[in-house]
Amino acid sequence: MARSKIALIGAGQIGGTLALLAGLKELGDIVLFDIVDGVPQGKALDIAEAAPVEGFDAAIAGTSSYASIEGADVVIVTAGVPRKPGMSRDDLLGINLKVMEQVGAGIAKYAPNAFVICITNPLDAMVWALQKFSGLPASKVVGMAGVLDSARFRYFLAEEFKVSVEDVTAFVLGGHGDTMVPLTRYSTVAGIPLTDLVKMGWIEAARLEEIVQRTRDGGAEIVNLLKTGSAFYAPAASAIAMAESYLRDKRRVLPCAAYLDGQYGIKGRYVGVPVVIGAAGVERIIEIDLDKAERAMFDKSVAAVEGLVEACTKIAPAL
Ligand code: TXD
Repeated sequence: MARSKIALIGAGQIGGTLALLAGLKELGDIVLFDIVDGVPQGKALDIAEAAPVEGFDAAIAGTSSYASIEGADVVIVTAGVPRKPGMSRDDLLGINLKVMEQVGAGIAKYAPNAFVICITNPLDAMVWALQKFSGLPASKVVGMAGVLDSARFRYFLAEEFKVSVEDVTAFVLGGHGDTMVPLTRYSTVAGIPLTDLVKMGWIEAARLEEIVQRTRDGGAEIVNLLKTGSAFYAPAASAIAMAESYLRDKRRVLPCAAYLDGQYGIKGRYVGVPVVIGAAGVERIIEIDLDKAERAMFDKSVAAVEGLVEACTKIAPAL
């Protein structure tokens, strides 16, 4: 059987890590695309030279031509400008919107059947714009944020409880940003909800709230440490989990920025919700009941996404 083809648009910090992880997991042949000449070619060659050592077979090519992504099964988009210290995600809007226009046109022309995962910030607005610019079905265009946000939450909880990260599940809803909604009653240690763990004396409610807040600020924590860029290892690992679920038809239940068509009372916007990702793309959107407090947090998060989308339509009225 022919190998799958994975196109990575943007060969920066996340793009390079995506290429390495896709190679290590033998997800398919890889094309790294960037407008900076030499960088995608150099990274592709470097990773190809790691293949004999790590023992994976994949064709890895660097390119600055959209024609090279022709027929890609998965396209992962990181193209754009990353957040710098002091810069909000929203500041990135204008520049990255233009980038989405170019990328959307490239995908429409050369990879119209692909499953597209957008990572570029501000995420919930960029994935919305990319779906419009590319014209691909909404079930084939998703945004990566929730897997990363919940991975951070899981890591912090595993550290706190001194248990394996594997036994901690976490549930994060809403937009990617300071208003994201980590849901404690649906987050568990081996199936035991965090709300029960509070009752069982594993953790004080106030300490749990601190961890929730650290999760919300997870991106900024890394930006402040790195000073010259944003997180890339965990974001890349998160997008690869989504790509793998599609390519191997695993039907994993993952929190993603998905196009809502009435679910959660929202129409025509991308918001972070749990979805099933399989061979058909987004196969199901899971709609859970929210209590009053959760609904209020969710609405606040959705309002933040709405603000970004409105700003996009002002910059690009065609959207
Ligand atoms: O959870 C999430 N969604 C995120 C999002 C978590 C972390 C980082 N997140 C965002 O991902 C971040 O704010 C950025 O918008 C993207 C990519 O982050 P990365 O750290 O990989 O940024 P880099 O290293 O700057 O890489 C971006 C590359 C760089 O090589 C540019 O030359 C290229 O994008 N670029 C382009 N490629 C193709 N086409 C165009 N027009 C273009 N413009 C820039």
